[in-house]
Amino acid sequence: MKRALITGITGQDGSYLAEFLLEKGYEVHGIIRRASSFNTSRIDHLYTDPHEKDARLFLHYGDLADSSGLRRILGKAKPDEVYNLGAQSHVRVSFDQPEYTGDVVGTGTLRLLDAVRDYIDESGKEVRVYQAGSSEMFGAANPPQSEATEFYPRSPYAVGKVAGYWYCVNYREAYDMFVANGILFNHESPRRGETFVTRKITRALGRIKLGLQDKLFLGNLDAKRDWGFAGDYVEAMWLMLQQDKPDDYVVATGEAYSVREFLEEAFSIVGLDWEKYVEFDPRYLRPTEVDFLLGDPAKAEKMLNWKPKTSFKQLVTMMVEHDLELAQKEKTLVDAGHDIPPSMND
Ligand code: NAP
Ligand code: G4F
Repeated sequence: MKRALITGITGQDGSYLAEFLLEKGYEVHGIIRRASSFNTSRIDHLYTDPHEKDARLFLHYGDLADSSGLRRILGKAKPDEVYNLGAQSHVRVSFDQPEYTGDVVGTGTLRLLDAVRDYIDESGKEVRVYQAGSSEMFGAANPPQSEATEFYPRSPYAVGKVAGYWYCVNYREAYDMFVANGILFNHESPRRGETFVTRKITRALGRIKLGLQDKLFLGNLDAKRDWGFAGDYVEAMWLMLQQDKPDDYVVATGEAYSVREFLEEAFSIVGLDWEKYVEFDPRYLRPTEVDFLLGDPAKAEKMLNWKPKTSFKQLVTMMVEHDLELAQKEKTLVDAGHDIPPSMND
């Protein structure tokens, strides 16, 4: 049985990847952060009591800011594959917390690589590492962006990811480690954090449709993104670690839409005119914006035999339907006299 260790297992991608690897028969270890309230809602459905004989998902407290903890976890999990998905992943928040974001996203990657390097030396095992790189690294570079495009990061988050990318290349070349950088373009799902624009829109839309909310405040509607489905993208991560040689790959759909087009598509599904509900709030603008991300996934298609399965329309529909159902549950609570949390603002 292969063993995998996932940092960021409680996040959107971590939950889909854990599901995917468990289905493939892996024993999966995940690093979670201690929090004052539960933060495992995305993986609760996968968890069984570790005392059970057939348990294959194990969680460990740790943090990418804490190298001694990472080293201890590697010793316990004894992984064949390590997926580094942990990050302060919100671009606008990285302008509020630049130092922390750089530490976790950039130096955190270095801490993990160095811990894996020593673990390989001590154990004699081959350990393969996947690094969650981002299309944000391309930033202001002209679209379409491919593996050959030069990075031009536009936020502390993106600079941290560029550092992480180069630490990975360096460890691959210096120590002959199997490290693959995935350069993933935006990918979304019903499990997407509620402060990213797609989910912010579909969450608000559900509530608007059911009369629980009347306005949605957004920033720049002209930005274009290459949006895919997270469930499709975790397969590409895994495929990168199944190759004979480590390499770096762009993972994208090859189609881009603006935030305005996402709004139009989502609101049209429920027969509403988005312009009646959406208002501009400059709070959501970034000091430096990334205007246009459009990936060229030709290398991943050719070398990994990977293709996205979910179209833009299917993705938007999946998210809208999920969030309508969620809003319906909230409405039941409101009708019974309970309060629901206010809509997310970020
Ligand atoms: P996400 O939903 O924000 O999840 C981030 C995960 O990282 C969460 O499990 C979070 O834990 C964990 N984390 C945060 N700070 C940490 C720290 N200091 N130490 C250890 N873990 C920490 O992000 P995602 O969308 O799943 O993305 C996964 C990875 O891919 C991230 O590295 C992201 O930057 C990168 N990426 C994402 C996209 C995208 O479009 N989704 C595109 C390109 C690259 P808590 O649950 O406790 O907060
Ligand atoms: O949904 P977003 O916050 O995602 P962004 O900045 O593209 O970053 C995401 O994708 C990256 C991959 O390219 C990941 F690396 C990163 O971790 C994250 O998952 O914003 C998308 C666009 C931006 O141009 C933003 O300015 O939507 C625009 N936007 C307009 N109004 C808004 C809002 N974004 C947010 N979050 N909230 C708004 O109200």
